Amino acid sequence: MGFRFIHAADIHLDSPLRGLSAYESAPADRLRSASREAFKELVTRAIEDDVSFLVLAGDLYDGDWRDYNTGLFFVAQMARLAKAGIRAFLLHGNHDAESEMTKKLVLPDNVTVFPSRSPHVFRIDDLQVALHGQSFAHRVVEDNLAAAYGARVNGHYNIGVLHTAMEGYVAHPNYAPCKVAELHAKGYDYWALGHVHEFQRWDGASTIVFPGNLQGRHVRETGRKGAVSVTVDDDGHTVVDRLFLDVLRWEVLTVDADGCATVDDVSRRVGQGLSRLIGADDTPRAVRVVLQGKTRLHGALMGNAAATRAQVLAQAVAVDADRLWIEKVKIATSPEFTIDGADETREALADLQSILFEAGEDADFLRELLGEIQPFLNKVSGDVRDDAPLLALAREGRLGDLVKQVAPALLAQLSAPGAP
Ligand SMILES: [Mn+2]
Repeated sequence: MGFRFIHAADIHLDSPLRGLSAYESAPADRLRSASREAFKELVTRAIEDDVSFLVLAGDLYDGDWRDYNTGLFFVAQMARLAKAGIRAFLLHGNHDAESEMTKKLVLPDNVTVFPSRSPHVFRIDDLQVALHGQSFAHRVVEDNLAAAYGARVNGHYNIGVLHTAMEGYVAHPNYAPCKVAELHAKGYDYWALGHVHEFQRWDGASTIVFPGNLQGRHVRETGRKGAVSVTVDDDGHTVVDRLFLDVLRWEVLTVDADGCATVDDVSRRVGQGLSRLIGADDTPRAVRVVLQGKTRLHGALMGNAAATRAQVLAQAVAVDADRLWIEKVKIATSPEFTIDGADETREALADLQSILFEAGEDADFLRELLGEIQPFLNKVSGDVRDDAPLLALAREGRLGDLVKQVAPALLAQLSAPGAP
């Protein structure tokens, strides 16, 4: 008989969202509760779609609970599923491995937890479904867990539940490694994976899916996040649909300053980009804005980072103050060189360019420079330093880098039309 289930992983309940705290109007409560709100959405979706069961493939918790509230929240959500007659199958990953969790609560009867001692198969007889899985006993599991999973149960729809780095995901610790071909060879119908935070799917003998994490937590987890809905028809055919359940989305907006005549033009371009992002759907966004491109405005943007940042914030506030927050403004432009003065101006600038280039490599000069600016640096407050990347370089003693950063801006300023 046909049925439907939802597969989610890497919920990291109560994991803090990082990167917006410096922004005074950042919605702190919304950020703190994002992982819970997304999980509530997941449960609501399971109930509304009347699925038969829910599979959670590891890292439900971010780590040991600070107090019992995280566990109480989970119990309450599972109780909502129980009322709707929906079962949940829970497997623990590296973040919520058995040895990591010192606090425990008795879970409602509709929740089945995969043991960590050895692989186990749970059957749902009325649906003829068999779920194979093994939880992590410890944070670091370097064995290939899938290798020991049992043979398929004939006459059943077989699901392998596994927390794994698969092969070659350098961004994630290489836990419970295995190969795609190996999973196909197992003869299961579907592999419900967890651990890798980006959606990934392989088809073949089995349907193998990483749903990605339920809710992005920082700017390296960008784009739509959620779970997958898996529909199995009477013949055992599998259809996978992505469900987008995140309550706050991280994005990187790259804005090219190329062709902009003024800093205001750059700001307007940022505003257009932000409007496009928020126009796609109504999920609130946390955005990193990266300004790039070759531009005469490089000096003006770079030399006045605080004003550039304020301009970007003003655009975000104007586009949608309730649904847009700026995580960071990164100025990654480079100078444009068109020296259109008289011959002697061009020559003088070329000389200056080579002097500046050599200065950046000249240890004696750099030592002298540090001596001259040290008294000034000592007087600058921490707030100002944090807002000015060039001052940060000076403070860290990276004067060679400082000269290399300042030189293009200085040359750009001097060579701009109307420069003295
Ligand atoms: Mn993990």
